[in-house]
Amino acid sequence: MYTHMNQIKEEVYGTLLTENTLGTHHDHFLNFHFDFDVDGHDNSFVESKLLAKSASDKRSPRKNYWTVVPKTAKTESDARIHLGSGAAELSVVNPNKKTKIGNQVGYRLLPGTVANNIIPDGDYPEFRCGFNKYNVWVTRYNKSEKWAGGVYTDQSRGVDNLATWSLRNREIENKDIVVWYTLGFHHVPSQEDFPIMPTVISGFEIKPTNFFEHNPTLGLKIHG
Ligand SMILES: [Cu+2]
Repeated sequence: MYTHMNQIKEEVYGTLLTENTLGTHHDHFLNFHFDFDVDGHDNSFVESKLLAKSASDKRSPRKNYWTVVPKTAKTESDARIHLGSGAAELSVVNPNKKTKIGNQVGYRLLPGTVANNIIPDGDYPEFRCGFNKYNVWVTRYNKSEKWAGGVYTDQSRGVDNLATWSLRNREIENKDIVVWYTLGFHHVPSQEDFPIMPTVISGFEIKPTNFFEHNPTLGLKIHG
């Protein structure tokens, strides 16, 4: 029975929110499955890193700039991504379709809140929710691979989920691919979360990238 923080001397795994009520520390992980078909079935996943370079043109007053270094994932292991370690653009392109001026048509994933899994392997939630080992995964389309936690998640021993499918390391360049995005946040409860927690908002965007020839909202007819 705790009525004040000064009575808590041991690890209690949460925050005292009111008398005799602890809000336990926990995570929220939500996985989204995107079966992309950008202008056709065969697509590639491109991770473009934004890297600083020294300016070689001595006439420029600038010493440095940043450039875009795209890398197309060849197999599933190339597309296991931890967000938050450096700037990158994540896109799905159709390498067989180009705009009039020659850019590959694509869509970008603009992630929302990033939380990386803190718990090491070995606990049940970890192998049942193996999809939270990375923020983004890409797999080869397979009809039976629909839910990131597998079909029977509650009783699972982690043998049928996204983390194990990805170990097959199938080829994903210019193939029918699926992108999986794990959005998450760690939750250290505070007194404002009690007795009813206010809304927490997060989200992401899937945004056309060189998919249209120009701004598609131009010339839209507005019906009043
Ligand atoms: Cu929570």
